[in-house]
Amino acid sequence: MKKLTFLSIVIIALLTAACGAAPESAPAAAVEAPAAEAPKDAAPDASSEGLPFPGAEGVTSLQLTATSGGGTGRIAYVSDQDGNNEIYTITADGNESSLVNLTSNPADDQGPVYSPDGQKLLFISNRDGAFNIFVMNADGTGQTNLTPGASFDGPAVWSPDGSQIAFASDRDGNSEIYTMNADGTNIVRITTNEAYDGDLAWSPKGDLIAFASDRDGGLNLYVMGVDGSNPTRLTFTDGDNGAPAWSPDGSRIAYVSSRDGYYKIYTITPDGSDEINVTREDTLDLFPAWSPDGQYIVFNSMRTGGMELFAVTPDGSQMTMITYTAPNETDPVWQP
Ligand SMILES: [Ca+2]
Ligand SMILES: [Ca+2]
Ligand SMILES: [Ca+2]
Repeated sequence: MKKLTFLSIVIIALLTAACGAAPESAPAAAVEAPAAEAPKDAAPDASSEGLPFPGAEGVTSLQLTATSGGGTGRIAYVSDQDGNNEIYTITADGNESSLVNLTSNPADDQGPVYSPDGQKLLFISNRDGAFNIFVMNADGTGQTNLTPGASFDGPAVWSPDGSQIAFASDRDGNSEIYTMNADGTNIVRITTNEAYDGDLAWSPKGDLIAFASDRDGGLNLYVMGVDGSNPTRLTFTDGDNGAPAWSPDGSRIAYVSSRDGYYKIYTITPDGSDEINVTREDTLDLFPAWSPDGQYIVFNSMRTGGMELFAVTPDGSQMTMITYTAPNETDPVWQP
């Protein structure tokens, strides 16, 4: 039986949310958000100040502008707001007037990852049958299937110079990690293991790939060389540990752990030391990603009932909600 992946966890969460977890009324708001007729399908104006603050104990409100985080300030993510998953972008302040749908098709489009120069996005889609890895320009043009075929390919990430892509695939019978050129040529398998290997992230220095594997039992975080050499285990806990994301300076890896029964965001150094628990509420927090300036971690969470995007400072002291809608927003990445 296949190990539960973070992708499947999110799908399960989305199904749960779709079965009626959309907020019946606005979550308890400390501020006078325009929540009088909040929302099944009419979401409050996310451009105004005063999205309902998640209200975690000891956490204060974070203010983000349209250009926060460095880079362009835009965040790409997945939403099912048109009835199936699409890749959208929005400014970091969550202003809905900035929303752009990059995919617009009946298939399931997921897993956006910006190229290091911010000009392109990798994503996965089942528009051609099985899930394959696609690339597109940051404006949604030029969508190209890099891994046509019947195997389940994805997720995928770029090398820091943009010349290569690392990805997970079940093409050899179980989930393994591969590298290939950015045009899809020269596929090289770098794990060989009966276990699940996936949830990968390429280090900013280019020398390491972080990934999750259940090769030692539970799902834990590892790093290895980009040729698969020297796999080193970083986490030793109960529950699942996965969805790694390197900080821009390469000093820390953000990831998700369910060691205490709830999926929360943590960070750790690449040598497995100095672990920090960033989000501490008993809820479902998934898919951390860093802002280009390293000042924030964006993630998706069900802490207000539906699935929304949030940003938090890496020490967990300040947090803000970026979306507040009835549909499900997941898997955010900040544009360089
Ligand atoms: Ca779609
Ligand atoms: Ca494997
Ligand atoms: Ca939502």
